Amino acid sequence: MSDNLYTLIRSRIADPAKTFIETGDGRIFTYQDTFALAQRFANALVELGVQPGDRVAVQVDKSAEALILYLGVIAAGAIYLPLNVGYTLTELEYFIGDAEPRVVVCRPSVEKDLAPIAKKLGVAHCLTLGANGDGSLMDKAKAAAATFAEVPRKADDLAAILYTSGTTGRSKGAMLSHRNLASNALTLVDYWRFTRDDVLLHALPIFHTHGLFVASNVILLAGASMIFLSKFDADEVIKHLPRATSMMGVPTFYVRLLQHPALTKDLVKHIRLFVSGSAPLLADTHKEWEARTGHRILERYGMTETNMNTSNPYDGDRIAGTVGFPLPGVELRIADPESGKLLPQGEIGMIEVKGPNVFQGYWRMPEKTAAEFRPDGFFITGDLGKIDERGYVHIVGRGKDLIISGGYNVYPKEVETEIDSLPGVVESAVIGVAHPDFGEGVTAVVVKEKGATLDETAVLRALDGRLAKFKLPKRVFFVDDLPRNTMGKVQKNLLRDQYKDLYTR
Ligand code: MLC
Ligand code: AMP
Repeated sequence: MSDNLYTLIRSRIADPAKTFIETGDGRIFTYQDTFALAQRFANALVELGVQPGDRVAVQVDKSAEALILYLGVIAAGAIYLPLNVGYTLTELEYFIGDAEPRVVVCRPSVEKDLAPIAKKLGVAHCLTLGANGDGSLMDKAKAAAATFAEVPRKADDLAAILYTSGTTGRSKGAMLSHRNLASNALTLVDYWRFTRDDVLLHALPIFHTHGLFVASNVILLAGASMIFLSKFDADEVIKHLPRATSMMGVPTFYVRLLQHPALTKDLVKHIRLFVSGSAPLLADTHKEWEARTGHRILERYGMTETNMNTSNPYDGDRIAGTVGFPLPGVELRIADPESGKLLPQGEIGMIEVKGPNVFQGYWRMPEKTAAEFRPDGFFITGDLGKIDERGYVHIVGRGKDLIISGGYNVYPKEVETEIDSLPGVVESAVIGVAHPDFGEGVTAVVVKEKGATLDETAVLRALDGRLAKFKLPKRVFFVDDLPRNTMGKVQKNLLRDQYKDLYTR
């Protein structure tokens, strides 16, 4: 018996003529179309020499074809490696060098610059996939057969590697197995009551856990449909909401939709479920949403390494400011961050999780992997939380020095390293400051050399092209010294306090 996720997905589709994807501009992909194209992609990849276990790195615009390529890669037994379209060539060079993919798939506009880099790094083929389903990979797929016998995989074989930034500034590839993805998506189908009658409004990017695994795998395993928008745009979402039964989003989606005058109870009367995650949803947003639409947003908590860990209940109280209960099959505990000793119920400590959802480790980083697991197999999430007397998990902070901006993670170290390398800079500290749209806004505090003429615009201009846009500071400030404690460590809490009203006043 093969544990290939693709095989599982196929086995659950009773009606191949049913719509899987309807794009924003009305193109329909039935399940039959989807499987035929996925299999064409699989054949094309095999012709390119892709073997089971090979990585296929993909940095392309969101499209139905791009999502179907993911299915083709796993059908071929290869490992899907999606990359944020915001990543610059410098960032891509690191990922490609680290993952050593056999094939890189990029946007046609990027090929000219990326192909030589990929070649230098030993990648066998660099092909393209355009936003409209064009490109050289698509040409190959069209010429390939639509039938393909999917490659058998064991449950622990890898289906995907997703890079997540690290505290040291060096991104780590989280290795996710077929079991990791299948078990979590099946759990969510049941927990959130997805059936083939559902229509999910999908406006998330598909290179991260939320849009790729939570949203898309759940719909695939339920045999349901999606309205697939190329990106989040409040007007477009408003236009399509009346035909949807559910939507998943990061908090910024809900914040922006609340600013739209057309958001009313009537507009969303066919919706049965709104889900939020990837960053904290403010209790105020939760309440305002209920007042405007009559729906209580269901907040859940997950991460790249673990898929989804907890969820507010489908029936029962969805409590604002909490992330609900551990999902079935997921063990969750609160431990002392230093000693790892379990803490009594109600105390704040490190959230640790264990279960079939938890990843296989970081790609080629056995020491990093070992350091983030307890000896009994619990993964140390880096999130600080507590469990209340009713069993609801609350996230109260982060042990890790992480900023989450509009649902994207930014590790300060990576931005600080870039700023520190600029001529005229002595040092810098990058912090997250409350932001009305993005939740947290990346903010840099810089000490410059005496006489240096550097200003905010010059810093931002220098970083542009080196870091993805979402990582760029929204503001840069200059100070004489950074506050330090007696150990010499920068006191970011003091800086966060000093700038706390920056974006909200
Ligand atoms: C875009 N920009 C951002 C940004 N997104 N800046 C900071 N944070 C972000 N998230 C930049 C743009 O490059 C642009 O820069 C400027 O900000 C304004 O852009 P915009 O047009 O307002 O942005 P938009 O394209 O609308 O994107 C905002 C967004 C998007 C919130 C819709 O970022 C998004 O879809 N986020 C979802 C992220 C996500 O899926 N996370 C899940 C991770 S998985 P300029 O200079 O050009 O003006 C995970 C696990 C789990 O966390 O639990 O789910
Ligand atoms: P990522 O590494 O991109 O997968 O981001 C995972 C991180 O997002 C988690 O470790 C949390 O810090 C954060 N996160 C995800 N969901 C929530 C949530 N509902 N509330 C607060 N933080 C969340």
